[in-house]
Order: sequence, then C-alpha cells, then structure tokens
Amino acid sequence: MIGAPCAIGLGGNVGDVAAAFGAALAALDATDGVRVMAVSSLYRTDPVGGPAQDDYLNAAALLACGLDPLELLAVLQALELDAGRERAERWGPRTLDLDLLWWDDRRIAAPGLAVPHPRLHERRFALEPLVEVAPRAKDPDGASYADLLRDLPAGGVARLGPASLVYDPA
Ligand code: A4P
Ligand code: MG
Repeated sequence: MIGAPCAIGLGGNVGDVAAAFGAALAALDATDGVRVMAVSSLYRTDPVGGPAQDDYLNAAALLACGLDPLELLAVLQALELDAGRERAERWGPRTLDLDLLWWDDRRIAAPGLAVPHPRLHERRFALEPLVEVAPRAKDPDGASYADLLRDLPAGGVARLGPASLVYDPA
C-alpha cells in the first residue's frame, strides 16, 4: 500500500476505552486509503490539564495514509462520534480522542488542523507511544521525538501491556 507515514494518538477515560481503541483501529484499517502499520502498547496515564478526572488510557498507531490530512481528520472525527454516541449524555461527550500527531516531514497549519499536534512535544502520554511505533520520527525542524521524550520529566505514564491489548486483528 502506498501512502504517507503518519501517526495518531488515541486517548480516553470514559467507558470501555480499550474496546473503543480496538474498534476505531479496525475501522481505520478498513477505510479505503488507510492502513494500520503498527500499534503501541496500552498506557495508563495521569490526566493532564482540564478538571479533576479519571486516569486516561493512551496509545498510538502508525498509519500509511493515501488520504490527505484533512480527509484523515474527518475520518478520525467520525470515529470519535461513533464511539461517543452511545453514552454521550450520561458520561459526557468523550470516550475517545483521536489526534493526528505527526505526518512525515509535513507541517500543517490549516483551519481546524495543526500538525504536528501543537502539544505533542510536551506530553509524555502522547510521545511515549508515538516513539514506540515510530522510533526514528522527527518533527519538521529535524528534532527527534525520541530525544524530545528523553528530555521530558519522568512519571505519569505506566505501560499496561502489549499492543494486542489495543488492537488484535487476529
Ligand atoms: N485539531 C487541530 N489540530 C488537530 C490535530 N492535529 N488532531 C482541532 C486532531 N484535532 C486537531 O479537538 C478540538 C479541535 O482540534 C478539533 O475540532 C480539531 O479540528 P477535540 O478533539 O474536539 O477536543 P480536545 O481534544 O479536547 O481539544 P484539544 O485542545 O485538542 O485537547 P487535547 O490537546 O487533545 O487534550 N491527559 C492524558 N493523560 N491523556 C490524554 O489523552 N487528552 C487531553 C485532551 C487532555 N489531557 C489528557 C489527554
Ligand atoms: Mg483532540
């Protein structure tokens, strides 16, 4: 399959988040022009920002994408809606957050889409799974995400188990 290497971050803290991750990745892999190439371990992470809230689960996936970035964002947002729809009223709006973290060597500043994700470099919960699936990825200025991760304070992110906890296509 021909497509640009890019990576998404998956997050959530309401409902069966691991199941939502698996369903979203299966749907992505079944989308024309998108292939899931690698999936990270599952991480339990301290919430960053926002109100007092439960711990998150986070993961990342490396994709090969023949869509353009705004088309992929639309797919991601539709999958967020699918995941949130069932319990939206009782549990609040978000069981699943799908962020486009990185797109090869591209920097994108479009209405509604900033790539690399503007807060990626400061968030261990996003960088750690990203580096797992794309260990040589660099930001468009040439800074290695593995190096940026090493410079972040430790803590707040615990690896729960292997990628098969996130997505097991077998
Ligand atoms: N948008 C712009 N660029 C992007 C991108 N690269 N990927 C726009 C995805 N969306 C992008 O997103 C708000 C708008 O961002 C969208 O309309 C889209 O056009 P949203 O998903 O509706 O809202 P959000 O995610 O709550 O907003 P925001 O500001 O993106 O929040 P973050 O930065 O995603 O943070 N703590 C832990 N431990 N783990 C987490 O996963 N996540 C958040 C959310 C906070 N704390 C967390 C975690
Ligand atoms: Mg988001």
